[in-house]
Amino acid sequence: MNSIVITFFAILFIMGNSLSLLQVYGHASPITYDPSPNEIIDSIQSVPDKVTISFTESPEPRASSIKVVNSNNERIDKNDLQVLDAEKSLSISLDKSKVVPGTYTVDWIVLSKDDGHITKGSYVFSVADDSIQNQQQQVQQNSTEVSSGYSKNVTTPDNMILTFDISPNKVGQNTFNLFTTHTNGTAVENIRNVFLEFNNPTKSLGPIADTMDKIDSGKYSSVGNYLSQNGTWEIKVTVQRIGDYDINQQFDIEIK
Ligand SMILES: [Cu+2]
Repeated sequence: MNSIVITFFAILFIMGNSLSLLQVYGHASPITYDPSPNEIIDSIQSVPDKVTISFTESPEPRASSIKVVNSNNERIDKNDLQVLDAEKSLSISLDKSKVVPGTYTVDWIVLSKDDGHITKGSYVFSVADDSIQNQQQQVQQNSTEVSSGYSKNVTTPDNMILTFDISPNKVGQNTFNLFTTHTNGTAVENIRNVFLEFNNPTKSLGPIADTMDKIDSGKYSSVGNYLSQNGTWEIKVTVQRIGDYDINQQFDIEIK
């Protein structure tokens, strides 16, 4: 083969690799969520009676589930899964007596009736404390808090430096930042997307997925309540590059 043919096949190979990410969205994939991922519900009174997720394919009730847990990993749902075939949706009622201000994780698993494949995922929503007392406490906390945060540098095998920061790095809302540079200090320009995936295996939470926002050349940021409980979180960062392999880097973080 001459070099043009080899280049052609190399491009096909790279394209094939970046397309494989899209296959995650096959099977019974979620379309709509209520509450929505990362939603901040402004008061306990506004929390819906149910959590409902609709899918691209019909869930098989005997092998599908939804579980809603608080930050102590206690269920706050009524374990009364309902499957609405026509809407290809699953829902579960919330025990409103157990809903207090805080961060909640929805874990779902679905066996598709259509193709027999299993898909699973998690997402978070939170309920704000709207009391005046709490707002005053928050202001005090914010002013006295020493922000330690998390920051780590990694050099990848192909000479990219990834700097990953989390602040304040505790249960609840955090800001995640990723800075990418080449080892010579210049920003990495050929980035298409940066994905985050959160898993907390000991609490069986996740994967919770997020796409970071581009702030500047090589700088990406995201805000969310993904660290919804304490324990060890595995955060997978995928940097999808144009005309280059994806970079996958995992950061293991201990949240107390
Ligand atoms: Cu499938």
